[in-house]
Amino acid sequence: MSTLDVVDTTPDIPANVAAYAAGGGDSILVAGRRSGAAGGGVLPNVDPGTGREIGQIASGTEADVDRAVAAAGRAFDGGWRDLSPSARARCLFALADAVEGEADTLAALETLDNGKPLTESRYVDVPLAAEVLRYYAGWTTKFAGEVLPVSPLVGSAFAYTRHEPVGVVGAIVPWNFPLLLLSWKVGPALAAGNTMVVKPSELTSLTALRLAELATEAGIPPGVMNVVTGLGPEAGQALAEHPDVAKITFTGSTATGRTVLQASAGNLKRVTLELGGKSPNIVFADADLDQAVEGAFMGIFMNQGQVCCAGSRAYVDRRVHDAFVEKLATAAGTVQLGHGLAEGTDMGPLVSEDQRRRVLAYVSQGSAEGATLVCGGGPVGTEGFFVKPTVFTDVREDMTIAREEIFGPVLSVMAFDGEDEVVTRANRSRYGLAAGVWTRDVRRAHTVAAALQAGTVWVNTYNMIDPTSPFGGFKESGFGRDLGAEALKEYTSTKSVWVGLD
Ligand code: TXE
Repeated sequence: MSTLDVVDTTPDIPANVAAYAAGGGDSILVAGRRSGAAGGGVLPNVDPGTGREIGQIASGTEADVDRAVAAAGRAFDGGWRDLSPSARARCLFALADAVEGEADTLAALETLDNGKPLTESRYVDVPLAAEVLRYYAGWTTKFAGEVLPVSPLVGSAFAYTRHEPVGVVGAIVPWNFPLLLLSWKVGPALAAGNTMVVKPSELTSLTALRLAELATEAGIPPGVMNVVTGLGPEAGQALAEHPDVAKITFTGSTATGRTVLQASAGNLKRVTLELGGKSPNIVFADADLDQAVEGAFMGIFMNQGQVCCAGSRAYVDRRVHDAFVEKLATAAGTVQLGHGLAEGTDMGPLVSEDQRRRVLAYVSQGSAEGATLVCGGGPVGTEGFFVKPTVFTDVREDMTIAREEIFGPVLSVMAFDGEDEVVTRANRSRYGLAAGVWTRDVRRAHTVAAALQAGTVWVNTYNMIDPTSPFGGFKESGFGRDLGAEALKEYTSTKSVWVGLD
């Protein structure tokens, strides 16, 4: 069924979800209390599936950030830091249960805010967020220091390390996976005994706010997780600059990551940055082609391509290039675009009119620079921010669409002839977040995985994420890691303790 031009933008929005969105004007949550911004400012909250305003959020500024950081500081000193690991674990397990218990509502809120199909928010974002919280709940009682085999030159001693929380953590998160990416920060930060101030994206603040409310309901003391909604250059910047914030964990664009890093320099905050990508997805001639097409399709079109690790550069062995493109374009032609809450929607709108404008400008530039548009390439309908799934061939690496992160459903396909050649070309990017390899040859799978400059390499699969598997970038895709045991280290300082035994 080719239904690209039929966009259903009139779904039923559950009444409790619509009411929560409508009540977002007091979206600042400090020490368990909701309020509007100190300056009284509000920002419109728009449903990307219709382009219509569904409510407002508070536009927090420095004064709100000050209040939130002070509350987080009090909660840190006032008990959360010193709570026993098993008590912190119980809180985080309860929060994970609460997220699952409210999964339908959280998923609908996410879809209304971000636009993604309900099937994605209900069966990926929300359950995975709960799993991440549960995983870190388990770590609270297992994240141990070490006894060190020291050999002092004089005397004898007993030495050991402790992993201590850093203090108040500022978490700045984007709009593409608002709840899920926040769980990547909340899990390890709280498990390690820190408190938080969260600055969600101004486009998608609702699930962060709800998560913080659920945290209180789950027994996490007020002030441990605070939320300041608002604009990046105002609320976000104030958080990154704040002298009483010990660490910033940021996910977003490389350009904003640079600004956040500079803003954090004042008190030399610890910073972790998970930034943009232009991930290569390499299809060798010996791959199972149908599986590779399916993986490449999901790799670029999931969440409308608004995924930091999207496989946006497909390198395909010349011998299977045409067959690959034909199968992919056929699949793209059957995608049902529609409101994320509408029945039967495969792909939703982009998050905002600005984002659609940016993506369509890249599409025009691709054509202007000589790439061949195989399918898609335009907006759809008169309501909402829809873009057709788009595939370009005859792409050269010097073209803008092959170099820059588009963050939309736009795939650049390039042919290659040899293994060394494709690895060199795949690595010729300022980014290094992720990569895909499709082959049946075991030797090739492992040598290419080792040679690719990327924080994650998927072989014969794509977009697999698990709480145990560290996620982050090489090169300008950032530094530090979310997820896994590694993330816990990012939220703690190691202390060496020496005890003289003479
Ligand atoms: O991202 P930003 P935007 C890329 C993607 C997209 C482009 C722009 O290419 O087209 O970025 O999107 C906050 N100090 N990605 O503008 O600016 C902001 O409020 C402190 C890739 O939405 O990076 C939001 O909460 N904070 C990416 C968060 O930073 C600031 C995901 C991310 O917004 C700030 C999102 C400042 N000066 C966009 N300015 C990925 N790779 O995951 C903004 N913010």
